[in-house]
Amino acid sequence: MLDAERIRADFPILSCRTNDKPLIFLDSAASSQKPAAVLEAMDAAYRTCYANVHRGVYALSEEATRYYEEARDKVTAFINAAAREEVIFTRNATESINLVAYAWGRKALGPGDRILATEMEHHSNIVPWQLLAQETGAELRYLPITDAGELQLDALDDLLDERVKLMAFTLMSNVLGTITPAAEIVRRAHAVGATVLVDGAQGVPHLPVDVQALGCDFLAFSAHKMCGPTGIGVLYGRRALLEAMPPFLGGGDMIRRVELHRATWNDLPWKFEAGTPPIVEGIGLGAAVDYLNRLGMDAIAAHERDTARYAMERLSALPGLHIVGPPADRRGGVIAFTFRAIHPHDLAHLLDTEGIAVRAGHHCAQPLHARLGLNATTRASFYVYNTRADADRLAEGLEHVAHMLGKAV
Ligand code: 7TS
Repeated sequence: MLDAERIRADFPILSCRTNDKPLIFLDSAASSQKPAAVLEAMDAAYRTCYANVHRGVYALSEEATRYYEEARDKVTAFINAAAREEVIFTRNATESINLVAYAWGRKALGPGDRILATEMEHHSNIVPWQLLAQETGAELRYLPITDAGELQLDALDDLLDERVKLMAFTLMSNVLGTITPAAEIVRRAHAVGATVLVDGAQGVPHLPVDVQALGCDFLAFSAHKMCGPTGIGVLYGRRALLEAMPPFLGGGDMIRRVELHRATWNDLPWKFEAGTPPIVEGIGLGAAVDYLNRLGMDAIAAHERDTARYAMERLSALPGLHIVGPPADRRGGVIAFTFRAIHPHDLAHLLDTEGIAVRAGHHCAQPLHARLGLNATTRASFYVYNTRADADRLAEGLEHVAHMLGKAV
């Protein structure tokens, strides 16, 4: 088990106060905080070995290139990709998904083809497919969820046939916390010949992920949700698919040779990395991967399960509080809920005055909220640095709000 109390000391921001109260940070599903190891690695990179990468012939540029490319090796090992050429650095999970929609989808899809997503997706794993469907004439369909917030796997029998060219789904819901049976879905989608994209934005920071065991064709995730910096994300893609895809963005670095009217492409992974890359962010992501490895992904997952179970017990004891999504043993550390008739924005604002940071709204999952019959929820999300004491503070904060608003709600 993790010692979250000790881990807290690694995160400078957690000793800050907000609204004159100690900060209780419960919004890591939106973006995680950063440990000193990541901040120091980035600071050291700017201070001691910063230059543009891949193009300099001088020692400083070679050193920066080595650190940046070492980060790719760390990510390759972290998700157990078969080769570093399969790990493309993007801006974030959203850009990774769009890269697939543009560079793979425009060639692979046409009228009569189908894209299958699920009702629990983040907008990032919906809107790129809507655009692609509009452009190619393909049809976008959705695997439904149960009232308990889990995928209706038996509906796959009807929905999955050889017309489905792409199946895109999340490893973990950013609202319900649901962990999806990803390997089984990949297997069934592959059985009808579909290509599979897994949205790992919530899964990769919180669960051990092995892309070869999972068998997916693409995996998208963001560094900023896994203790790393903003501005860098990852697209994992199977090499044969990436080789066959045309470039996404054109410019420097992604070419081998340019003439006035044509160009040839660089090797993987650089074919998909046009322009000066996020150099220091890459180094920061490498440091974040080292940090998560030191804690151990199995231990992280177990810690979050335990904290979420405890928080769910505490919260569900409050009269008028309703948690959406499955039981604690089938979810990660994300708990979205409604509380009496209090609007989630008001609730989040009142909790903030107690130093408790939670998110309120539709969490970029409007179709999911519509399916649940809700406009908005309040969401508490837990990570490596959250303790049971944070869950206690949240429960006390909610009791305080209920007491303050009294019979009005
Ligand atoms: N997919 C899922 C499942 C997500 O939760 C998010 C971000 C994304 C994709 C997009 O990630 P990005 O880094 O490209 O923005 N989720 C959230 C959230 O739940 N609250 O703020 C961002």
